[in-house]
Amino acid sequence: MSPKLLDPVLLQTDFPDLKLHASGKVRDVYHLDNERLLFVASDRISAFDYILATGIPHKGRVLTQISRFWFDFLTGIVPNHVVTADVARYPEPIRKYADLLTGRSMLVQRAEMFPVECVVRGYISGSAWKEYKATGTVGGIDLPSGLQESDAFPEPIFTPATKAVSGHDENISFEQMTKTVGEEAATQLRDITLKIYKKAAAYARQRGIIIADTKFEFGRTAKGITLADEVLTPDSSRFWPADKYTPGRSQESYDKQYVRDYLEQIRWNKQPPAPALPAEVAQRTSEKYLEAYFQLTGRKLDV
Ligand code: Q0N
Repeated sequence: MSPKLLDPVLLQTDFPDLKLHASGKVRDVYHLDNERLLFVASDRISAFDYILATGIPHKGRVLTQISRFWFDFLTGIVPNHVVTADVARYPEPIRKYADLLTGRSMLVQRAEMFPVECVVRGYISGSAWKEYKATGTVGGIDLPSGLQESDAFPEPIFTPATKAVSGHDENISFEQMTKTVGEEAATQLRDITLKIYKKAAAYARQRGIIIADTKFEFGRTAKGITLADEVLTPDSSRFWPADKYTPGRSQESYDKQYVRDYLEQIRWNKQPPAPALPAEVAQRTSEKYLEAYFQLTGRKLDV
């Protein structure tokens, strides 16, 4: 296939003959049959909890191709839900949308999803830093005193969460997680989460990116516990540029810093409707996503 001359930003998918299975701020999942789903990443971007009116060129392809990279990187540790990302192998009725789906979609195995978000944190930031300042704990786990904002934990910690009705995640203790999924699954999910985070974070660190924290979702398939959803992307993780890492303050976001700075500058009140971005902010943000992909994988984006 020849590369596209025009790269239209995809804000909304519209597949009238496909049934939507689930949809998030950025990604949409379509029903294909009882075994398989179509996972599509749009170019939408969220900031301060809202989808902005402007898309980010290439973002959906970057997210998808970062996930594909990690799925491959982690296959020795955990099976994953990917069937294929090669649109030439997609069956009808999705094959006819090949042009739109190239690079930004995956055909995935349907799994029985565990209703928990497997969050792992290597560095103290965000809500974890707030909790620690107030109580000396993170996710109810006691931690040594004297940590500074953005410090590495002595060891990465597992802080599971559930999707609350509000759409926001609600942290739960490991004990609560065992009540939801059972002791055996909870232990396996925790151990796999820590193992894949450690392997991926060590790799990323050596390529100049700190993965401060991330969230995995797992399901059960014929292969056993299976890594699903998107994996170790800037949307599901905090990526920090290692060369700017300075503990004792919050860190710049690898990908969304221009967007956040712009929204602060225009003093958006963080209520809908979310504003549009100037072309230059969208363009520079796009370059940051592409740079993250290149820095992690050493590969140019497959466009
Ligand atoms: C599934 N989610 C939550 C869209 C994605 N392999 C699977 N089998 C069955 N269900 C799911 C998967 C996967 N992956 C997972 N929804 C359906 C993840 N959403 C979050 C919002 O964006």
